[in-house]
Amino acid sequence: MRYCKLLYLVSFVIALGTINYNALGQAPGDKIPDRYIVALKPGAAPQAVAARHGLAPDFVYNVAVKGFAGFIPPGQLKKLQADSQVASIVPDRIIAAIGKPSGGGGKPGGGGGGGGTTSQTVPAGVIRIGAAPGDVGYTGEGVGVAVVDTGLDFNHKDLKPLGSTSFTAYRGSAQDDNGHGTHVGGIIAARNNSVDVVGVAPGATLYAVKVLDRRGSGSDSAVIAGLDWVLANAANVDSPIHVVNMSLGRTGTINDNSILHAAIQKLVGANICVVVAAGNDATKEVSQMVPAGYPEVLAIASTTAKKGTSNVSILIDQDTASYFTSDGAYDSATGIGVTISAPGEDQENIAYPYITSVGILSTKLGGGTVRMSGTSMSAPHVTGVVALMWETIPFGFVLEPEDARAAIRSGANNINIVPYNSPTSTYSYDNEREGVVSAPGALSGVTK
Ligand SMILES: [Ca+2]
Ligand SMILES: [Ca+2]
Repeated sequence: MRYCKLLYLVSFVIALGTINYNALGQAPGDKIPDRYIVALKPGAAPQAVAARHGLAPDFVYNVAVKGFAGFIPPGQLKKLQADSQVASIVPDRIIAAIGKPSGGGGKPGGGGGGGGTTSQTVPAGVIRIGAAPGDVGYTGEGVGVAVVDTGLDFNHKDLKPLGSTSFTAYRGSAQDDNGHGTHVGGIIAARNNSVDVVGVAPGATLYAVKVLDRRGSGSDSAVIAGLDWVLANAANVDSPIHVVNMSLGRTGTINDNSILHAAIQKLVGANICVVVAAGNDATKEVSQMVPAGYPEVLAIASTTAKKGTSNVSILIDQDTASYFTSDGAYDSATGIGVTISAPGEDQENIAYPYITSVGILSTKLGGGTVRMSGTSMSAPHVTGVVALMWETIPFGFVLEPEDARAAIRSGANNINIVPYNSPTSTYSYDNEREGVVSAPGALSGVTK
């Protein structure tokens, strides 16, 4: 491979593709005017505290954290802060999906895929991580996975049957109205049948937790509401929820929302593994992203599933860091950084100076399949692997998230060799070639 930096034009195109704006024109990480998240001290009743201050919260939290969130008029904030039952108040912020439609091979601008198929395709990412049907002796049967996203398509024949219950932070149902969540769900658990695609853990049960709207945009407060629902229901549903996939994020710091962080810590403390997209900005480190920068989560960066098929002068190999991926070496002292890389696109091709991405093939809202690229597509490959690992755990035992992380890292493919450097101008090597997730490798770390 020739190392040759591509023009900045490439990074400009990336940026346009990854920023989601809400109705107010705000970008992920921006504060939402006059909206706050309130954490209460132990023993306080969220509804009662809100009522005492004349507030009508959007969300009330009782399990992962205790508190509420919503509109707080400027004049009320000081009084609320002075309430002896209030522990902390943080501004609510925009958070968004981290995936985007991408062209199918040779079809610029096209979404690839389309209608239902009469035969099943095993996607390149599933093949790359060694999880094609027959590759491993597990399917994730009996393991529940919460897809904290734009919802799931309840009618998609390659996802059914979905979990028996669901959550939405919006009016109506948790039915996907964007397509992102449905695509993520298919990577995790599209069924092994005769149609469309097959996921990493086709026997796992998906639960729709809708915290992002039809534009793929949401808020920290909605994400906390989704996590609160997950913890309240995880042990009570027919396939207990052991894994959470969050292909969403925003720029931020580890300290800018202590309440979101506390909610995630509570889930992880209950041995629910939280897998998160690293971010789609190659100029950013994972430590600059929320929730990917939290030490308790497994942050997943993106690589190519297979070698490119067309280029002028540079061949982009399998297991190359995606041109869009955020990264950052895993620091075992702080727990911050990329746990592992996983396919977030099939391949990259170059028509100098542009890079085009052929996305991951997965389930499409409304039926059939579509291609999308992003660390949003990387995280669910690992989520599927964690579901496979959980299936091996005997009843009454648990897979602690740190043990899952250790098995995934030690069992990875091509440790110290990949990810290969991306040739884009925005990429800089983070000093760790952590390898690409391997389903058989990770399983050997828990079943030996
Ligand atoms: Ca299928
Ligand atoms: Ca790395």
